[in-house]
Amino acid sequence: MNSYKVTTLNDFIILKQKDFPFAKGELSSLLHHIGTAAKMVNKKISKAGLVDIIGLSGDVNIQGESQQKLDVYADEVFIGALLSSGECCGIATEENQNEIVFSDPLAENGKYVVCIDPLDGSSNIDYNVSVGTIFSIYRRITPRGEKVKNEDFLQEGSKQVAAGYIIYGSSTMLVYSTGFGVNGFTLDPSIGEFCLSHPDIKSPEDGHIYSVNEGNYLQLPQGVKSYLKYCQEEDEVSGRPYTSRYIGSLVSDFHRNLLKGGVFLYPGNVNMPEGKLRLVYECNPIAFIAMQAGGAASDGVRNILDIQPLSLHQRSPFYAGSKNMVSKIESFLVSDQPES
Ligand code: P6P
Repeated sequence: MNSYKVTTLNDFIILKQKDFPFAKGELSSLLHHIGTAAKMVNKKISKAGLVDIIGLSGDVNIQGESQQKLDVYADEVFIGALLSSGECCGIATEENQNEIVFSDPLAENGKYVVCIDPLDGSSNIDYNVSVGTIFSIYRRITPRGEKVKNEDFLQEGSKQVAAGYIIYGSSTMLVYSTGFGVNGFTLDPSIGEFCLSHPDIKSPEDGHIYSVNEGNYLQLPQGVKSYLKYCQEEDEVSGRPYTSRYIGSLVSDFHRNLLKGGVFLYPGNVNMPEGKLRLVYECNPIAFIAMQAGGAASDGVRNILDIQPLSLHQRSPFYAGSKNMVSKIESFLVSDQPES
């Protein structure tokens, strides 16, 4: 008889906690609450087309983007879950100008802060395109028991304790790392559990997929234009021309490339010199996953995780995915630089 061995997210979290002799279960509790929030958001998204939650809430977020009702809902659900964990003392979220400071005495004693994009790519929801949640966990810098401060959220990406994303797609997956590899869990709606489906994810060092919004081509740096032409040239040895795949939802584009091999590009351009993606709650967590899976993530010059953030919502050019593809892009960008 086949025994269907299920390892749920919570089984896995507890199992892995045993690898940390001094762990007291704080991070485990935080991850558990993120999993619960993900299930709640997933339930809402899966019905988005059926109830009047779809469409604009009429509000505008700090990015000046009209807020989809699901953006607001997801933001509230994750904030509520992180507060109730008692392990998180504050949150930086795409939907709020400033960090959210928890004044609850239990939370104030929390060891961790969370940076989150509660629903990335939400403009795609009305068209049934997959969207995602992206999160990043740091130890606070300020003393426990005090109110969290802005500096707690402006740490280099290399200081992340854990990071991950949820992709609400054809199936809903949670992918995360605590710095010891990357594991993926698929939600089984029949039991309401995230089950280990992609253990120890490794990013292929090379790939044949590039993901970029080619509508920006004319505004792109010359080095990126040269790289795109390189991708499109015939070369049997390196398997070119590569395939262009772009969904317009960071988590979906990145996740496909992580599993199959490929590279995601959101360069700076003439209109947006720092690109579009946010360093703190989009680039850093995705970069953490990329590197933990053996891939790479760069702003075109340096490792994304080495950048010292200066503000919560700052943007960065972003290249992430298969290691050899990221370094190839960097070589095109370097050769494009005027002789110093
Ligand atoms: P563009 C979605 O709005 C998002 O923040 C990312 O998920 C996605 O990768 C990017 O923007 C798409 O931007 O300019 O190509 O539509």
